Amino acid sequence: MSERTLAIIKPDAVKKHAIGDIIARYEKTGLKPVALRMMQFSKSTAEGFYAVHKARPFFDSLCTFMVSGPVVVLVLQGDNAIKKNRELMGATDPAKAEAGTIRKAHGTNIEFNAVHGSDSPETAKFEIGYFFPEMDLVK
Ligand code: IDP
Ligand code: MG
Repeated sequence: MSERTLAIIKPDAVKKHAIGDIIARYEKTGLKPVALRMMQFSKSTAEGFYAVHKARPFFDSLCTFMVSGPVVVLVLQGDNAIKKNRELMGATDPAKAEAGTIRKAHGTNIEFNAVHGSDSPETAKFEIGYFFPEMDLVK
């Protein structure tokens, strides 16, 4: 079933000049970009996006990281896009990520881990709407 997921190329990966490599991996995996935006998060943008993690000990540090430089936000579409992207990303901790995954290639540690990907249809809907109005998605 074709579905959409939200991906973010995080500040660490943008600083490493990995935007092109990461987008190439999406395309090769059948995850087609249907919206794309480069931006710099404000503190409130980061806090609102990660509100689900508000009670976690790493919340403040995570938000500080996410505002530390520009990011690329994309909507990816394809069969089983949510699960496919999570597999392509690899484990949250790059040290535990499988060979061939984005986090294995570009992540530094459990916080600076190169990419975000929605983890369920509900979060994908919220996260896509957080950055893109429906009319900005390519049909
Ligand atoms: P995910 O990105 O693999 O879905 P989540 O548990 O949703 O992982 O965490 C969101 C983000 O918070 C991670 O991608 C990572 O940047 C950061 N993070 C997660 N766990 C930790 C931690 O234990 N210490 C520091 N940062 C963390
Ligand atoms: Mg998550």
